[in-house]
Amino acid sequence: MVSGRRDETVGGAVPARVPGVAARASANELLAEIDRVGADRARGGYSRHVFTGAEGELREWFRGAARARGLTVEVDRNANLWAWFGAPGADAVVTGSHLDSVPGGGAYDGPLGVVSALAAFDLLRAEGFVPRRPLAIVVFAEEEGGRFGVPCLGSRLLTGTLEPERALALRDGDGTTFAEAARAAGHAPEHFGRDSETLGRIGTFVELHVEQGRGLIHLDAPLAVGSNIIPHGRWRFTFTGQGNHAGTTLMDDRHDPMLPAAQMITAVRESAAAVREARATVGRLVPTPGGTNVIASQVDVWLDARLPEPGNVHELVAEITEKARAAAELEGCAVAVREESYEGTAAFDPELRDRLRAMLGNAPVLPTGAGHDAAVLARFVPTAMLYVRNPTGISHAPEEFAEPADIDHGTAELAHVLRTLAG
Ligand code: HGY
Ligand code: MN
Ligand code: MN
Repeated sequence: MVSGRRDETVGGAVPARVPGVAARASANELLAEIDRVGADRARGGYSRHVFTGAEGELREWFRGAARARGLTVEVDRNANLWAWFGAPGADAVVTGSHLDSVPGGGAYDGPLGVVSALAAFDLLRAEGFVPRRPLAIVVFAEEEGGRFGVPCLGSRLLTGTLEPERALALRDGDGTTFAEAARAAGHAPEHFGRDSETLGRIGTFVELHVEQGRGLIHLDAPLAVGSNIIPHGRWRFTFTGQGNHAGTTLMDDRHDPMLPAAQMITAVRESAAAVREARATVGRLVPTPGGTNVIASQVDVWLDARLPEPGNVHELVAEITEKARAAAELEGCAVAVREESYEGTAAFDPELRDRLRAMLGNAPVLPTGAGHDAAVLARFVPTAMLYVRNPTGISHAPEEFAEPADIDHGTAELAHVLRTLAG
């Protein structure tokens, strides 16, 4: 066993399966089991950040649900959870998603892929399916970057696409490092990093996810196969000036970093609107110290920018950076820019995509602007995605939705895909 991996088949807080009795539930029933966990009364929706109480509760729930189904539960070196249908092994067909959320997010982004995986396993078990290839569910840790800023930490660490030293030093809003939070949640951060043994077991990865746009509404179809994920990244602009008293500092005497920060936000809209298909967002702005009667000494502005090729997202960010610098200079402030994460185009395996499409009765094929652990995995193993229609077209907000009938359909189709790939 690789140091750091924990086999949790026996013992632990969750009771082991009663021999011969396996739980069975639909994906909708499983979603209902967790619909109170991490409900955010202040923001609406759900806030389920990595290594917090709500996320820990969801991890416990997953362990319990997996054990109740007789699955073998493991935690890999990077805090990702695994549940194996039979014996763990190489060339596995792996499905799954994540359980963490953005602040005030929807109920489906992530959990839908996890509950439909469990329910698909139930369908397969009920029909007496015996896989020829190992079959597993994975729950990746910290997909959204909602707490530490950088997304897909579990899959990036596992694949070695992010240096563990960088991940461990990331800080949340309270100054807690990722390493400290991981340790407090019972993990061993000194073991975090590329895990060739775990990665080497994945033969094929299929992630089912709620659609985060309107593609399937327009096509009037319940399910799509993913084609690719467009390049996307996050940049942190740190504007610094002179903190001071709001009542005694005359307007001409100020070096207020909030001014260039505000100008940057309008520059983001202006620059992105001029580039076809570009999307650029400031969804998070953090003034230090953040008091009504205090001129800030620092403002951190997080930019999320995405642009399909042949567009160049780095060129777009360079243009925004120029405008931010000019605005900072005018106010006698400084600005430092740091790329926090970047993921180039993730093209899903064309052969696997076409196989899935054929299995699913010529399901439509859709690109997406949303990032996923599947984008990270796609560089290493044949990877595919399935999208379930979202009738609101809204995501990362409480209005995100999927019809129960579409969820059941997606689950049955996921079971069909797993049966075909692993059978
Ligand atoms: O931000 C994203 O694209 C994803 O939903 N994590
Ligand atoms: Mn998301
Ligand atoms: Mn997601």
